[in-house]
Amino acid sequence: MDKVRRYNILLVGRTGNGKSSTRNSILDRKVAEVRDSSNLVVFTLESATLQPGVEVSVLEGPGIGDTGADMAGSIESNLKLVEEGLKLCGFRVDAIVVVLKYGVRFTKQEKEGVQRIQSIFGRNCLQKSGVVLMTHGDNFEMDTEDEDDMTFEKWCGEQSGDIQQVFEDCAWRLLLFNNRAKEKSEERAQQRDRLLEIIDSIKGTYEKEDYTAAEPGRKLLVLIAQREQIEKETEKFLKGVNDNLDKLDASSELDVRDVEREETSVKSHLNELNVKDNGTGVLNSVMDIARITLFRIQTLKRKASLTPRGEPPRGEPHRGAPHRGEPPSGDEIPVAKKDKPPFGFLEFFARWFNLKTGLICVAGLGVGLLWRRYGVRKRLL
Ligand SMILES: Nc1nc2c(ncn2[C@@H]2O[C@H](COP(=O)(O)OP(=O)(O)O)[C@@H](O)[C@H]2O)c(=O)[nH]1
Ligand SMILES: [Mg+2]
Repeated sequence: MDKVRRYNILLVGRTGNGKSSTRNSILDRKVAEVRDSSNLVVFTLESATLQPGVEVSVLEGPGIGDTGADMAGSIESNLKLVEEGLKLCGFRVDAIVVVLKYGVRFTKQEKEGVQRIQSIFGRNCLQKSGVVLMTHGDNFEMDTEDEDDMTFEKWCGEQSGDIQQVFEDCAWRLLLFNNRAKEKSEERAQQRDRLLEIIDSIKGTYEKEDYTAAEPGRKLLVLIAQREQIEKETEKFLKGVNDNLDKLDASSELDVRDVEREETSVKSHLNELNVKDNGTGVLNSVMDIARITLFRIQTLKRKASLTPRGEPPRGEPHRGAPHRGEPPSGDEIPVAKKDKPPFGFLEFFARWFNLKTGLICVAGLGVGLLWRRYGVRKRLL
């Protein structure tokens, strides 16, 4: 018995580029869209035996490649759908078909869409298994009606910039599809056969190990999507810390232990951010905001350590301190001693004068004693 050739084809691309229509063209029948409880389009694996010995299964679903506001659901829910979809075909894909639309400008969103596909399935997924399929082939026919020698391949070769990069990424495995071609028509069969021919040229399949190896890219996507929320939470947390620091700074009873408590909480928050960032650098700017607060804490700690605690400021009893003559209570919070006012000129002079006079007296006394013992008078005699 002849061996059955099975093709597992994964269609990816932004919503509206023609994935569902392409799936219907390949299978030569209409397949209804399936949605989950949260109304997200889910992946479906539909198969057809095109001819004896040739079975084709098409995995088609949500707009994997949709970015920003275009994306339905969160990135996490979309990634979950991808995984469930891949399970349907046992994590064995013969071709990752990037569905683009002929006749429209290759925009920044299209470029980001392709990058997203590479982030989800792995940087080399397209080089390994990618095929560019451009829908709206009927428009190409109309556009090039008057140019006899214009072919799709030639047109692709004339493209430049970002779209050329996608062609390059897919190792120039390109084809044009007209999804308006009639059901059971020769045109449909021809374009489908061309697709299978291209897939035959691909060495190897995209497997579970390729998908597992791409895990860091998917984590990065999730982290990028979460960054805004993490930033908001960090700002809220640091606002609380800075409010506490303001109070401590204004207090006449600045205690280094209170500042250290704030330091511990900021450091543990910073540590959590660092773990989440996992060396990707996505949260660098958020961590920098926390570091500014840590810097403030260091300054405040220096200030607290410069102000000795336990003595009331000179002249006036401090808040909560015992009145003159009263014994200090046991649980009294030691307070920072206020700086002594610098002593004045007169005090300085008096001190200097006392010191000098004392020295002169001691020296005079010494000289007097020596004079008496070995005095010049004696020697002269
Ligand atoms: N003229 C023309 N329209 C197409 C072609 N392929 C898809 N469309 C239309 O493009 C629109 C989006 O297609 P659809 O398959 O739903 O895109 P999806 O969101 O990627 O699944 C629909 O109105 C299709 O009829 C094509 O080859 N030619
Ligand atoms: Mg669709």
